[in-house]
Order: sequence, then C-alpha cells, then structure tokens
Amino acid sequence: MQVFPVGEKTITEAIISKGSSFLMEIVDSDVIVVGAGPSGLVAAKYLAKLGLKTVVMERRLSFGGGMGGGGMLFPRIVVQEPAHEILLEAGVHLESYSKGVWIADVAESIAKLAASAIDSGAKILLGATVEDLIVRSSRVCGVVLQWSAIQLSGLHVDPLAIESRAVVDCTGHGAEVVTIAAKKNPFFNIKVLGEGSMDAVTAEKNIVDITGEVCPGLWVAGMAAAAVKGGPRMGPIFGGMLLSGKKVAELISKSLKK
Ligand code: 48F
Repeated sequence: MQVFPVGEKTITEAIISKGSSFLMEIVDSDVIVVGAGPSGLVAAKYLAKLGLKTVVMERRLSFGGGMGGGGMLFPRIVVQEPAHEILLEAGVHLESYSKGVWIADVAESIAKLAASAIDSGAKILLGATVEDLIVRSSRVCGVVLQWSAIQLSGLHVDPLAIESRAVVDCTGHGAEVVTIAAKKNPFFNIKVLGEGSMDAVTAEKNIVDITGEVCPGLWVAGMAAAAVKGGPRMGPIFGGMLLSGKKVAELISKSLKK
C-alpha cells in the first residue's frame, strides 16, 4: 500500500494554523454552552439550528456527561415521551419498553447527540474548563476559560476570556457556572439551593419548568437547573434533560431576537 508521506513540519503547521482558526471562530460566538452532557448537546444543536453561533465548552476530552454511565453502568437509559422524539431526530435507535417508555443505548445516544449538534453547526471544544464569567454592567457577557490540563497541573497560567451574548450552565449536578456567578456577584441575588432527593416523576416535569434565565445573560438547563432551584434528582431517565436543553435553546433564541 502506498501511504502518502507527511512530515512533522506539515503536521505541526496544519494543527497550529487550523486549530488557531477554530479558536478564532469561537471567540465570536453568540452562545456559550458549558458542559457537553445531554442537556448541553441538545441545547447546542437547537441553538445552532435556530441560527445562533454556538460553542460547547467541555472540561473532559469526551462528551456525554452522566449519560455514558447509564444506570449503575448498565449501558441503557430510559427516555419517556415526548422526549424520545429528540433522540429519534438525532438518529438514535429506540426500543419500546412499555407505553410511553423507550430504551436507548448509551454509546449510541452520546455519539449521535454530539454528531447531531456538530452537523447542525455547533462547535465543541474539549478539554476546556470554564472557571469564571465576564460580568459587565450587571450582565453576564461571556466566560473565562482555561485548559483543563493546566488546571490539573496546578501551574499558575492566566486564562483567556471569551465574550458571548448568552452563557448556558449545563454543568450538571454541580451547577458550577451559576455557583460562581452567585458567589462572585452578590448583586445578582442568586441562591443556589442544591438538589433534593430522588423523585423521578416530579423531577422530570420540574426540570423542564425551571429551565430558564438565572440573571441577565446567564441561563441554566439540565441537572444544573435542579441544583440551582432545589429540585429533586431523577436517576437514569433522560427525557427531562433532553427537553430542558431544547427549551433553553428556544428561550435564548427568542430573547436574543427581541
Ligand atoms: O452531568 P451532565 O451529564 O449534565 P446534564 O446534561 O445531565 C445530567 C445527567 O447526565 C444525569 C442525570 C439525569 O438523569 O441526573 O446526571 O445536566 O454533564 C455535565 C457536563 O459538564 C461538564 C462535565 O464534565 C460534564 O461533561 N462540566 C462541568 N463543569 C464544567 C464542565 C466546567 N466548569 N467547564 C466545562 N465543563
């Protein structure tokens, strides 16, 4: 087999020049979604579909968040109607379990939700941790970003800041971004109540209801919303996460188009 010879200089130049262009592109985003779990990936997909320049910043070198672990590592998740339509639209195969209840494979769900977000035009930056926010005139105007590897190393390296018109906290149980906003900016008057014990039925409805704007420019979706508002947890049923991601995209689009 003839393998085309590519030298180190070409490889390095290609990566630095094209990687830098990618970073330059995300500097000019409408919406920054923090966290590439199910709520973040779905939010990013619909934001991009609604015509907004969207980037997802994910701390790990992978996506899917808590979805990959299924239920206690059994590789299946439960999704109920009407959220199953979001998975179907992404091309995920579903198995009917009982009336209104569907089962999906975790690896397929993660892969296809991410592919679907990317195919809709959203960008995903892996290995990037949001450690703070840009706050100007009592409004969240972007995020402060650091490579996760730098954070893990403990080296003192100043981060860079990326402006945007909206930031969405999809960081899951920790609600990290809203927590930072609350702690560093008391004038926002945000209370992070912490999530409650498990109650799947209540939690799944609640998570969609409480998805929304926390303070000017900062939105919350997915499990982070339950952590902020004190909602119950739900375990490995994912309909609420998917619907919450879609809802936040629609709310932001409406708000930014005003
Ligand atoms: O935890 P995660 O999957 O959040 P989600 O989208 O979904 C929750 C469910 O997975 C599950 C559940 C539903 O049954 O209870 O837990 O609300 O995904 C959150 C992602 O955010 C990343 C983290 O690595 C994960 O992939 N993340 C967290 N903090 C940061 C972050 C941060 N500061 N910067 C960048 N990424």
